[in-house]
Amino acid sequence: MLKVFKIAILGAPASGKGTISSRILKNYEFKHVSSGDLLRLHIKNNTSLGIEAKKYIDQGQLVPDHFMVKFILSELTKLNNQSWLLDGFPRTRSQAEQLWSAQPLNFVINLEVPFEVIIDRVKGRFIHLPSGRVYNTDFNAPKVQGKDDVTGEDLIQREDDKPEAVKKRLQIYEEMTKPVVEFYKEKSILHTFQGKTTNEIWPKIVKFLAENLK
Ligand code: G5P
Ligand code: MG
Repeated sequence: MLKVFKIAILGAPASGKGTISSRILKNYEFKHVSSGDLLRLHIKNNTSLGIEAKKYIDQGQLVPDHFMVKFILSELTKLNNQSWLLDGFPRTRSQAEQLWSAQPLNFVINLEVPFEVIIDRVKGRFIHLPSGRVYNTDFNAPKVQGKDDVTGEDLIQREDDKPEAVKKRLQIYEEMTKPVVEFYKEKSILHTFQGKTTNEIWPKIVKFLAENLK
C-alpha cells in the first residue's frame, strides 16, 4: 500500500464494523479510529467528555453532532500521512458533510446485515474495554470465559447492549444514518456488502480491498 488511504466503514449497530475492522488491520496498515471505542475509553477514565457522552450512549441516543465532529476531526488531524479506517463516524448527514470538507474519503464500506440477525447477536457480545477487542459467546468466544485473550483482563457487557437501548439504536440508525449512505452514494464512493455473517461478508471485502488498495 503506497498511497495514504482514508476510508470509513458504515453499518447498523452490531453489523460487524469492529469485527471487520480488526480483520482489515491484520492485513493492512491502517490506524483504526472507532468513535464508540474512543468514547467508551473517555467514559471509563471519567473525563469531562466521557461524562457528557455517557448521558446519551447509555440511552442508545446519538451524541450531538457539534461535539462528535470536533472530537473526531481532532483525532484525525493527529494522523497526518497515515492511512486510517474510520468506524462509527459519520452517523448523520451533517457529520458526513463536515468530514467531507475537512477530510474527503477515498471510499466507504457499507455493511448490510438483517436486523433480526443483529438483535440476536448483541445478546452474546462481550468487550475488552481498553483495547476495544470484541467477542461473542456463539461466534468468537474468548479462550477463557469472561477474560481477554491477550491481556487476561475482565471482559464487560456494554450498557447500551440492553434490549431497550438496542431497539433505540436500530431506530436511530434507520432515521439518522441511512441518509449518510445516500450521501456517499451521491459521491460515488459507496461499496455495499451484504450477508448474515461476517464470514460470508469477509471474502467479498478481501477481494474489494485487493483491487482498490494499491
Ligand atoms: P458504537 O460503538 O460505534 P454501534 O452501535 O455503531 O456502536 P457496534 O455496536 O459497536 O456498533 P459493530 O462494531 O458494528 O457494532 O459490530 P461488532 O462489535 O463487530 O459485532 C457485534 C457482535 O457480533 C460482536 O459480539 C461480534 O463478536 C459479533 N459478530 C460479528 N460477526 C458475527 C457473525 O458472523 N456471527 C455471530 N454470531 N456474531 C458475530 O457506538 C456506540 C454509541 O456511541 C455513540 C452513540 O451513542 C452510539 O450508540 N456514538 C456516536 N454518536 C454520535 N455520532 C457518532 N458518530 C457516534 N459514534 C458513536
Ligand atoms: Mg463497534
